[in-house]
Amino acid sequence: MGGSPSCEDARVTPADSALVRAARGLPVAHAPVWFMRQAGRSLPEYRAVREGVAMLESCRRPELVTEITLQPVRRHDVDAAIFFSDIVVPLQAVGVDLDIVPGVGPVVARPIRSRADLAQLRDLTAEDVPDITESVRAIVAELGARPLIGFAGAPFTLASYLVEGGPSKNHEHTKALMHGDPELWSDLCAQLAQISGAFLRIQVEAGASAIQLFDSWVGALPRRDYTRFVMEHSAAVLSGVADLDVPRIHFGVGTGELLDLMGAAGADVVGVDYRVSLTDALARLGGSYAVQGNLDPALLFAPWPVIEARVREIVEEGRAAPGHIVNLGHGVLPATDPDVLTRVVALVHEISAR
Ligand code: 1CP
Repeated sequence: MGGSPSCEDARVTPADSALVRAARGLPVAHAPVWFMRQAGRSLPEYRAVREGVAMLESCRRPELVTEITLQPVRRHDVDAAIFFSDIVVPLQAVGVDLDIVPGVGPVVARPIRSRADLAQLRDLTAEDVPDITESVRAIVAELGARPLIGFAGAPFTLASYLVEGGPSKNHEHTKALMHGDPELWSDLCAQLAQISGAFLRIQVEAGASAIQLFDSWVGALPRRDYTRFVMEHSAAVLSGVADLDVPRIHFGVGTGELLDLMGAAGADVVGVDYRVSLTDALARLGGSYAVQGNLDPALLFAPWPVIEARVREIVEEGRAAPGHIVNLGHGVLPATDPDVLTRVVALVHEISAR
């Protein structure tokens, strides 16, 4: 075999990338790093291209989705792109009347609280979202060896928006339905699992190299409710894409008490928010999974020496894991200075190099 640089380059594919290798627990040249919500309001170039275009509309225009997905890759040199979309895009695609209201989030016209309301949902197919396939293909062609992460919302988190009718602090209607009508709850989550699973499959079949299942709000549940009402549905989503042979990342906020269950649901990588140290998370996970995380997004507003010290700790703690993907403990806050994110990427690459 020749050792010319061009031969080396030709062998590099997303499947050999640091992100995919770390997710599989394989050795890496440096720790991979990306940021949840890396595409978005922290970037002036994002605000410029979104000017006058509604959020959900921007998610359905392939040239805009491609541009926005690539912006943080160009700027920060992150090790992965995440598909620019939203967890409610597939719900709208099957006909749910909803909108993403600026400053609020997803708002559903007719919340789902009775069996009759379930008629708003049906199975998702690739024909419902040809633009998603087109967008993913265009992004992957631009990314070269860098992986694209596809994503979907997990059944609980999607159900929370549908049952509450919008963002919720306490998830009271969701919990009332879950406990008050377990059969309807189960049917709702089974339908959402089909939709999420199909949305992930469409992205992977178009070229995404990893997936992340966002169960952002499931940390609101105690373990017994997670095992009784939620886990089987998230497991159905994750096992439904197992044949695609891409690593599966499973993330939620405030899920310190659920980490082992979220791994057992069928993840390769468990996302850890900033409330639990990686060291504690690894102990709770029993060494069975790679981990992703977990810098507090609010710490990015602190002086650089504080950020640097914390990043060094996180990279150090991650060395004990089977694999470590560096990320924030939740999404980039809109007022974050993007130059700080660029600096964090360079620091992670430097200190984790082997
Ligand atoms: O106009 C705007 O810029 C609106 C802000 C915005 C953005 C940039 C929303 C509304 N969604 C998005 C994009 C988005 N949503 C991405 C893009 C890719 C990236 O990370 O760079 C992703 C992965 C999501 C997924 C998403 N949407 C989640 C899971 C991730 C998380 O943050 O926990 C959730 C919970 C949503 C719902 C949602 N959509 C938008 C908002 C503001 C919210 C949260 C509302 C709430 O607080 O409940």
